Amino acid sequence: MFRCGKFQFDLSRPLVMGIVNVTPDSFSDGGHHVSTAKAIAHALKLIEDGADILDIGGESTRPGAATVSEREELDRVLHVIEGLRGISVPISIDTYKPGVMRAALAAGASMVNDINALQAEGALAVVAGSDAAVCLMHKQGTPQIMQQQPHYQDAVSEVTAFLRERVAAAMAAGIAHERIVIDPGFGFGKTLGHNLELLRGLAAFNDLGVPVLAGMSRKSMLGALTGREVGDRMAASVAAALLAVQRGASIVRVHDVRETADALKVWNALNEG
Ligand code: 7PJ
Repeated sequence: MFRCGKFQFDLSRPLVMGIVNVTPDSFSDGGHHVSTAKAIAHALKLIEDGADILDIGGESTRPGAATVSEREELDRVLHVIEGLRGISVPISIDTYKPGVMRAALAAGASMVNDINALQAEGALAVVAGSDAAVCLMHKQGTPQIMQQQPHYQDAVSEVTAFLRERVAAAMAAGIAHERIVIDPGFGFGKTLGHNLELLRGLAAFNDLGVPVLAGMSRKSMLGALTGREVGDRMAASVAAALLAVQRGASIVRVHDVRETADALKVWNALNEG
């Protein structure tokens, strides 16, 4: 069972988390109104396409991306969350800033997706003081420098140990295990070899007793494997999502919701037989 505010999922089939990036539109100078409207329209399209959860983010955490201020991040995401009030699926807020978490939950989000695994001062308390779910993700380093020299003795055991500690910290803060998911953080301070080790060994993360989320959609590991640019990685992304589910992932975080949902329908049919 996975609880997410007023929503709950029995996890008898894998869930699709659709990515909604709310970053300024470089082709217009229409300011926040334009990107808000576009993000809301995109979110509604993803629900139609079969998204079970929407993940809304106002700061890019791709390798090398610049940080944005809390004020700017809130300006980007809050109107979108408010504009989606009443939708049929839970909203996850993709942030590591406790102030953004608090405001997003107050505006209607029911999950926090934190690439920093609630390590920021006050972050555990914000989630513990709500009924929201949380995704605890592993990364090595920060998005600005994390791809410079990632290093592990054994990626699966080191990432597992980190996530085990963060699950314990979350539970000690009062977050029930039904509200926690974990994520090895593909591409966050990992070489292609590390990412493949983590995917190969993904089933090990289920030993922690909470659902596993995997996010490989359009990432550079898929570019490295296919030689394709970021806009041309859909087939590789769908394959990666399906392979993650086969290795025990309960949630896949993707851009191409419709295509991933179709692939998972084939997976579900096999499991129901
Ligand atoms: C992830 C994420 C991921 C979780 C991003 C991108 C980079 N959150 N946020 N897991 N990736 N939980 O989508 O390319 O893998 S941003």
